[in-house]
Amino acid sequence: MITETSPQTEPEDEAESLADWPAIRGDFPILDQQVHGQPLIYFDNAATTQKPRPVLDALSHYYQTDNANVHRGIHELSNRATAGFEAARARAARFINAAQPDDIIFTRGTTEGVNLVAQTWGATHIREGDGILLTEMEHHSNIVPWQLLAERTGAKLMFLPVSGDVGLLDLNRLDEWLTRDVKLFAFTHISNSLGTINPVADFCARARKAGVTTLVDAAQSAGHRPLDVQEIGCDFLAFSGHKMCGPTGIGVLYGRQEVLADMPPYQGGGEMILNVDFQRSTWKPAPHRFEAGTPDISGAFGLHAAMDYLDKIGRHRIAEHDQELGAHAYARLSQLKGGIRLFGPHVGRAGLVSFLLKDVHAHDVVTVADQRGVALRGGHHCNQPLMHKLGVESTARASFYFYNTTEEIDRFVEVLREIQEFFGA
Ligand code: C6P
Repeated sequence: MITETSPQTEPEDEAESLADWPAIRGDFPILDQQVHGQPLIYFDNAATTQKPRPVLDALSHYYQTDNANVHRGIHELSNRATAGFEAARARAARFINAAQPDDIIFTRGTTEGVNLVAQTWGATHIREGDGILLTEMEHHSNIVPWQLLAERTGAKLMFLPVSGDVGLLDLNRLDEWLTRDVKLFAFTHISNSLGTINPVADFCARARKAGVTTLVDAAQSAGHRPLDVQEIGCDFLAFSGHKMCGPTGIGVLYGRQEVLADMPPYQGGGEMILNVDFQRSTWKPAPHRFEAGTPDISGAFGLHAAMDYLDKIGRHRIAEHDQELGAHAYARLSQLKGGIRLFGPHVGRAGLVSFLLKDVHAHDVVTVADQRGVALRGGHHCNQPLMHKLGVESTARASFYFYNTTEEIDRFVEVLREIQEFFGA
């Protein structure tokens, strides 16, 4: 087991004293700018979040003082880089309450985490005729890797249905779907299109009872609410650093050690081997077996700073703030006259809203909003099957983070009114 050697101290529960949202917003230099002559309102946080100064400083500090390759050198800089990289792993374990740092595999992000499981766990556990249960609200990154696996093995994909625009999964029938043929249940924690928050601990408990392995896509939840993998009871959980104030290019795949132990390597190369011969090689144990080649070292330093930053604010406070913003946006948008279709649950939603203005294409909404300084996203949000189920090609989406305010939402609603007028909708 790897021990933590980081000089950084872990933030204690300072949440009460630090929930000064305007001051927190001041930590994000990028937000203080004008776009097309208007103050920037950044509502594309589900795609990627902005980075606070401590994360920018950690990246710059790493490159200015500690940069070297990890696990290889025996010189001072390499030792420092290795210590910091492994400290980030230990920090990630504590961030999601994994039993040990060795349960944490560094990846490029959620997508790579799911692909890793599909390729390695899938190769040894999925056979022809086996079922892989997903939901209709999955992101492409939690569909396509399973399609590739199904093509290779002859497994069949099944999808737990979503009930229309309100965007809830049909849980009454979940136990029926978890039959003996199903070997894996992979599902999102928070839907990036609908804002639905799924009861993942309940999903895992039901799956465990049926002897089914579970994977949680936590791309939209890891930076937004406390996560405890032992309480959730999942076998795998994947998330991306860039959606939680960290840098792009680094993410985490959590795997229960017992499950990781018998998984073959994902990619071959340096760092992941014990011994290499011309004909055969042997592997390190998890997690290093799954991390071939030079990893994203600076990313790990940045992610470490991001996790510290989020916990300094308090993830329970971030979750409350998200829900306030989500509820405020939903209520204000519901009042828009002239026709708006809103997607996702009426209550208990995450901090994002997908919508369509009557007779205005989502891309037109996003283009005009951009001219007013409001950054939205329009498209299928990598949820094409869900869009088809809802009978649309695309939606416009506003997704919030803790640095956003209700005043920004009010301005955004005003912009939508202007768009309605402009298009005569
Ligand atoms: N969703 C969005 O704008 P990566 O690209 O690997 O960091 O994350 C993929 C991913 C997986 N699952 C969910 C639920 C997601 O929302 C995403 C990324 C972005 O909604 C880009 S499409």
